[in-house]
Amino acid sequence: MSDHEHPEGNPDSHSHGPGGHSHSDAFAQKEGKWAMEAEARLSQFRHDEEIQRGLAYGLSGSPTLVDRTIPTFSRGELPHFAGERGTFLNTPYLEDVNEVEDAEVAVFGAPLDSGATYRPGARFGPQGIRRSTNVFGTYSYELGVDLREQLNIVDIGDIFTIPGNLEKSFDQISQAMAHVYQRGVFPVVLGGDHSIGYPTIRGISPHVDGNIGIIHFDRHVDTQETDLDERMHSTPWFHATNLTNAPATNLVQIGIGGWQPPRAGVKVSRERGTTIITVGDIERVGIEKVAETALEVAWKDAKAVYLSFDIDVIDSGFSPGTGWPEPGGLLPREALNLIRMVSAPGLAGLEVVECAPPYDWAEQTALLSSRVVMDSLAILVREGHLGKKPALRNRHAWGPQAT
Ligand SMILES: [Mn+2]
Repeated sequence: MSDHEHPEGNPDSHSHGPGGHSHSDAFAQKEGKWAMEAEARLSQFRHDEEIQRGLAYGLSGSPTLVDRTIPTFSRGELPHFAGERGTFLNTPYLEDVNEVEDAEVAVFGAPLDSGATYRPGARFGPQGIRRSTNVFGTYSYELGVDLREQLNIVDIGDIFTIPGNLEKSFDQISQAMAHVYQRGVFPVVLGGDHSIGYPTIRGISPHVDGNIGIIHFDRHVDTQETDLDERMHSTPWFHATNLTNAPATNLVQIGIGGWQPPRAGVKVSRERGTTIITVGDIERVGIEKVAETALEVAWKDAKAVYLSFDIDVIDSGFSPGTGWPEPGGLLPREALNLIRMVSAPGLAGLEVVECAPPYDWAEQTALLSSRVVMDSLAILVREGHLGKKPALRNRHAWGPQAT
């Protein structure tokens, strides 16, 4: 496919945000061809810097190696099983969060599972999600994006949560969120159970000049006021939609269903007028229509939209590592396609929650959690919402040996 067919340089724009774009029917057939051409337009300077750094710090490889880019000690992306890839997707670790405004995207963990009403374990979500990214590179073929080359992104570690005290943990999370967001940095939060959905929104809401919409993927409505007498992981949207600029009418809840949504929450969703889309609805109308509706609802008279993705929305056969597994959810392909479609310009931030590695097998749940983040970021780069801030050459090195 030649460029002139797609003036924005990509085969399709899923976005329906402010100044939204239209769909291209040719997308499905021609993505493979488009992506092959798109790769040629990507830069390589981050990759090349990493090679140079590897040789400088890790010593030249032994004389018998033909490939002279390989150092003696692993100091970069390769091999994926070696080294100290402790950050999300091997992004640079930023120790001093006072410097976060130098970055465009900050990934951080909210390791909290005191809000879990069935099985805990999501406190290990951030480290499990980060570890799962060891298997990934930074380039996506079909999205035509290389995050290492195109995005100024850092991992700022985890929030200091207080086990056993939800409210103090919420305060920490809101403060962390506000710190990042008010500096114009796009927050990516790795949960943590879903109770963090309230303090994350609370952290950004004072800094949004207008209403915030929420796109919520979940098998559960999470709209009751309290659960087990506290603001547990089944309650975030009751409290978030009590914030003056996060009206429930801008809350769209996708993938709801099964035998777990408590009736107390359903009553609140009904009374407050949230929009609930079931897995059956998605099957009947198709993901494109669902994405369109989600964007319409979330963006109606809103200045920003926040994305909250509970990994249990994906069928428990694919995401066993979670606190409340509920069979019958989305297929991974449906979920990732939906994520790509709702990741529109104007997105204020995103979180992926409820990944509980102690119940995960073969890192399936963590891998899907990572993909939600990576696919969303890639679309935001492709749509021009992110990737505007130039990558800092040699300031924050990708890999563990930050200069
Ligand atoms: Mn859930």
